[in-house]
Amino acid sequence: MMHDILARQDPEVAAAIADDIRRQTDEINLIASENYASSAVLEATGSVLTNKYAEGYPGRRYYAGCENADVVERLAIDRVNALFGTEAANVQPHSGSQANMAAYFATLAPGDRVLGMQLDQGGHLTHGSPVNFSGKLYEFASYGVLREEETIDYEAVAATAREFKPALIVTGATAYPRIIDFARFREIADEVGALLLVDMAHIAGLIAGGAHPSPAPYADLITSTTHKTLRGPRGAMILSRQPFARKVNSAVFPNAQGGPMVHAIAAKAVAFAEAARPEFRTYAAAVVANAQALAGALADGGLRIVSGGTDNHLLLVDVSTRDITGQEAEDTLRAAGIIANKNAIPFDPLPPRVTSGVRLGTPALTSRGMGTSDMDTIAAFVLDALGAGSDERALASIRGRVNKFASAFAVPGVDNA
Ligand code: DSN
Repeated sequence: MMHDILARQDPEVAAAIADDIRRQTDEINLIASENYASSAVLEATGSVLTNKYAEGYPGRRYYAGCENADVVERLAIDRVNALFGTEAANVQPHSGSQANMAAYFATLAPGDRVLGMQLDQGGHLTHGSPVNFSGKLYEFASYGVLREEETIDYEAVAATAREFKPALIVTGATAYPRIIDFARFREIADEVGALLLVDMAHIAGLIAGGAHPSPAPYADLITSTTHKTLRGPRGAMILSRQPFARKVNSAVFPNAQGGPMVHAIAAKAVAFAEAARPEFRTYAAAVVANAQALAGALADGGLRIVSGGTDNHLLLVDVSTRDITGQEAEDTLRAAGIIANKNAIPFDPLPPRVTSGVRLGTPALTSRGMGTSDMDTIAAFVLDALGAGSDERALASIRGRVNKFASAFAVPGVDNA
């Protein structure tokens, strides 16, 4: 990918982009929420549609000249509804947090009760953290996982729901390696008269590709980012049943956002079409197979995998058994050319800035064409790096091997894939 004009006009920014192209090529990216968008998605993202103001919705805009904005937004809406089997879609949210904010505004009044997954057991800031708008505007109670199995404690979800009587139950996670039982959440919601919101940001691509059950038959509203397993541009969306569509639309604009990012909406349309192709089903299945292979190889190497494995695109590794913290593991892996993030494990005794775990995900490396046999190699790099500790020479040597290995795989969007 060339940025000739940018390089002439603004060499400093161009150099940072070029450096990141090299970084993305040379490193192994195990961040579970990242991916590589295709060249077509990047082209749409970098298009002149960024110049357009288009407040409102297709056919009902507050500015003239929106006919092409209408085309791309209608394409995005139709394609995403077809992809997930939903009735209504709002493709304007700029981010997952803004999608959740709008979904709450569409269904709740300030002070209403909501039941969400605890952040340090796999949830998200917008699922009721006290430092987030969600925990400040609404009264949240939380659920978590069973101490032994480390899987969602559905009995406790039901018991808390009966006692707390939430208006809304939120499920979906950022660090939960198991299938979420959406039917069970629907049952609980129905029993207490609550609405059900599924935040499928992490697993949207797996659902689109048939590698995770869909929440569509069960949820009243579904929120998602578009850039994680779904492999689209940075952004988000809200899918809903028809009766919620008007409220969702006005909760996004004019309530939470002004002008939509038309270039991003165009890129979302491109990504939704890509995710509908048969190749994407192969991709989604490979993401899960790779995560399971990586979990197996790391467990064979003596690491404890939270919940004993994974059903989706990520695994949580408890590094406390190695007498290191999640922060130290993240730093050590970084020095070896492996990018991952520290992450709280269930019932983590250490604070969020330190943690006892690392979260490893396979969406990005699967997009580069790595397969299950490559997971043994990557697991060996991870184990070698964690074993090297602060031995800088050993880490530099692993980094050399990581860079050689990784740069042999094309990066979508960089190598015209
Ligand atoms: N930052 C995302 C993640 O890494 O899971 C969640 O918003």
